[in-house]
Amino acid sequence: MADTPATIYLKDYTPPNCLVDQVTLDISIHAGFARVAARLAMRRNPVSAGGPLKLDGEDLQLESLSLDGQPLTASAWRLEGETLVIDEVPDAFVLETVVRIDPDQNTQLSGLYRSKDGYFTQCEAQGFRRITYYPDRPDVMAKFVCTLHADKASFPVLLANGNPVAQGDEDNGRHWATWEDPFAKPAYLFACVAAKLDMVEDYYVTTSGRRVRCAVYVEPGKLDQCDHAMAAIKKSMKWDEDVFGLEMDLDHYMIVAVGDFNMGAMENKGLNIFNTKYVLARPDTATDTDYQNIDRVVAHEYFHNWTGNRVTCRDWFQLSLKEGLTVFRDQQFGMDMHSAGVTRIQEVRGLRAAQFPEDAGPMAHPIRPASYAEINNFYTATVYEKGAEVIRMIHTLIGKQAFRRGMDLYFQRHDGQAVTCEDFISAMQDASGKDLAQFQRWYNQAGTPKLVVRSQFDAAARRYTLEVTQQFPATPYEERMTKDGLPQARGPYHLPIVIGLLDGEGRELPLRLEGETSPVGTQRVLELREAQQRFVFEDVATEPVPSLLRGFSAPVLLDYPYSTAQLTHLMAYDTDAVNRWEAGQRLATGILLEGVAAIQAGKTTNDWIPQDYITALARLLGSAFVEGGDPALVAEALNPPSENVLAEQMEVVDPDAIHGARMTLLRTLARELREAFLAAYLELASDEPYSPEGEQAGRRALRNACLSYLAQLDEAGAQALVVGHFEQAGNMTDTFAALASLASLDIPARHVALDSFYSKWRDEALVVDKWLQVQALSRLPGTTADVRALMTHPAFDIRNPNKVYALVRAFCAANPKHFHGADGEGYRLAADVILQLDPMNPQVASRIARCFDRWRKFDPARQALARQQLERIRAASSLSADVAEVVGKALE
Ligand code: 0A1
Ligand code: ZN
Repeated sequence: MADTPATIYLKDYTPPNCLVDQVTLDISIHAGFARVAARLAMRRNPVSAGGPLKLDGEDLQLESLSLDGQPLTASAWRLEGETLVIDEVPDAFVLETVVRIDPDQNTQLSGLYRSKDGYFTQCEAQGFRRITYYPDRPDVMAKFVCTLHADKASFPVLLANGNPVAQGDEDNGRHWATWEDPFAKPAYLFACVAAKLDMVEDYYVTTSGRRVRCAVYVEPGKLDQCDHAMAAIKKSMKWDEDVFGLEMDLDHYMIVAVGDFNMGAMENKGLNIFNTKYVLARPDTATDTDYQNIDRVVAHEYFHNWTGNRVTCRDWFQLSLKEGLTVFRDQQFGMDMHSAGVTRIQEVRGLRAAQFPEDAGPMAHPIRPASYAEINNFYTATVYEKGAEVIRMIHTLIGKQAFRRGMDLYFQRHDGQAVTCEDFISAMQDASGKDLAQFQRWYNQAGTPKLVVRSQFDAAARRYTLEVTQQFPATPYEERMTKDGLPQARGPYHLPIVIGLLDGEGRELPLRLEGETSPVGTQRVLELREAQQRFVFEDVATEPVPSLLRGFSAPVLLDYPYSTAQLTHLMAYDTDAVNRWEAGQRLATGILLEGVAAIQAGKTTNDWIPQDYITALARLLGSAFVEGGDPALVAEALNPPSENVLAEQMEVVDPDAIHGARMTLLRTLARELREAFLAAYLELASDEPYSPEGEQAGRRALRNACLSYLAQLDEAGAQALVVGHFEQAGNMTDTFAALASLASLDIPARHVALDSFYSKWRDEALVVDKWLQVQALSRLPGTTADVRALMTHPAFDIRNPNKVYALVRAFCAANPKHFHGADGEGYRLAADVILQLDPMNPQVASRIARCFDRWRKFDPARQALARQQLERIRAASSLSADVAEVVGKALE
């Protein structure tokens, strides 16, 4: 059995004993190896306790080592594990090392590694130590100069952070280039590239007149897929100036796209490295969603230049300091660029699909965990998405203007520093005057709080009372901390409940709280601080329908006993788009859970679907076509909660009954509203030239939603419509929508479409990913075996993270019917992949292992099957810390 990986604790933080002022790197890339010479100008940290100099290293072969120009004798240094230790160092000194590394064999994609067109780096969180010996921690910030050498014909482009300062040719067809970054930075923001790439460039002039060269580098031949990313860079630069007064601080801002990348993208100073998925787009290769994701990821990485790079994290426990804040900023950007309502709805959907289950499972952790075994396991939905919700709550509690003042103060105080989440909160508190001490619980407590809200209406007193109770039970995280002797005190959260009250006609009531002399608007931010708190509204003539948690103002579970009539009322009249959508989701959830119970009781009828619901959806569909209608919002509202989200509502998950109920609902709606769906489908056809932007994309989303309903009809006519949609599609959004529907239909046209799609796109890697994904998500029997077969198809490559995510993760994370198949084949497939992948790429293996998180929520037979696979993984020899932590916690 693998060793349990060592746990690292936040409480053990101590400042570094040595600092680095200047790093001079010389990286020479050769066939089969690279040599890295590093010169570190260092000094003792005056505020630290002293002790030996320790430099992190991983998979390095040390060739030489000297201090102040003198080679170090064997007794002067040693390796402790892979850490280089030097007992005696002067107050200020220069340390020089030469190491040899093997980027061609670096399948982890951390450090310097080979991908198709050349060499790329990924240093967050701890990849720099795989390039050279270094105090690889974010609170050591240094200025970097980097010289690269490589074969000129094979790797004509040589890039690193900052500005190009010199370049030239050398013997044997090689060349070199030197880059200098004027800003001190932690090593995790270092990047360099030596590759054959095409480049497109443009300029952006900042408000203060700096002319920034923006460049996008891509695989040769792909320049026709860069326009959208370039436009996104310029939109992001403008937005950050307009909204936060933050300007680009370098003369060069470069994005390099690489096909082998573990994550989405990386914010290295001035030289962002992106997964191709978030750069490349052409109307015939990328969907509307892909285009929007590119906007968001480009914005995210660009925004990191201030929130992450100029002000960075003291240690990796503070990861949400940069990630939560930067996700919040990219969300605000998304709301300004696209439909605010739809953007927010998609975020809430994402939170429920990924973060809530995480918070309810074995890997639950606060947005700032107090311990971890492997930091790469903490790039999570909690740190990112819940982290963004926490920032959003501050924004809601103190208001937009105070938030802006808080950001200004944060930069004024901490520019150039490595800081903690408390430093951010203090800036917000000082700028707003709001006491945020209790609010900090959001940083230390895990689990999704539940708000139980009950209302009382006193007609005689014309008084409406909301009584709110908070529940925040401990999670496995708190239990683990207690076992470790670090019990975490728990208490009620401070959070904003944004509300409105609707009268019987759907009008918003003016809101006067008890103690106020006159009403203050029709929407209020109620501040919850107590475990139990009551809010009293005066002058309320008739019992209103409460619209609670508007805009999803806090990441909580809401328990309010809404009646069906109240939900239909909110669906029709709420002024808040999120809550109109939410009302529909609640209604659908209630109905689907009845359906699940009916199926479990052996019923095959669909009489659990109320006619009122069908009528409400018909009305909703119609609302897209009236003046001011919003097709994109309607498309969201037509999509009931996913099977995984429904599963979270059940005590013991029954994936077959959930699937059965959801399919029955979709088919019933398709049958009952056939004419309306068809009419909408025809009405929404367009011959405008493709644009991924707003309105047009919204109409396409609704049209494709109608198509996917019609595809549920077991009728030749409807199937012909889907095939026709596939054949006539003029863009990837439509092609993909049709293909996704066809992939779940057991008709000959399915194979024809899949085959023609593959032969057309076999050389376009990102499109092949879509081909794998639609098959992984198929509802048809035999899907598990198909996925296994696809793993041996030439289109699949287990070394490429995008392929693994498209086929295996899609299957495990988003096809619950088959992943949780009663024969256990889904679990076995996942375990096989994890075991095969772990020695090559532990980060990706660990992400697949997370698909087992909720195994204890299933019936005993499935639990036994899942446990068997988890134990099989745990028993593997030399398991990575990444997978060992995930599997260990799952089995705890
Ligand atoms: N900081 C990046 C995410 C990222 C994290 C780790 C990586 O490699 C292990 C790569 C990227 C972001 O938030 O975009
Ligand atoms: Zn980020």
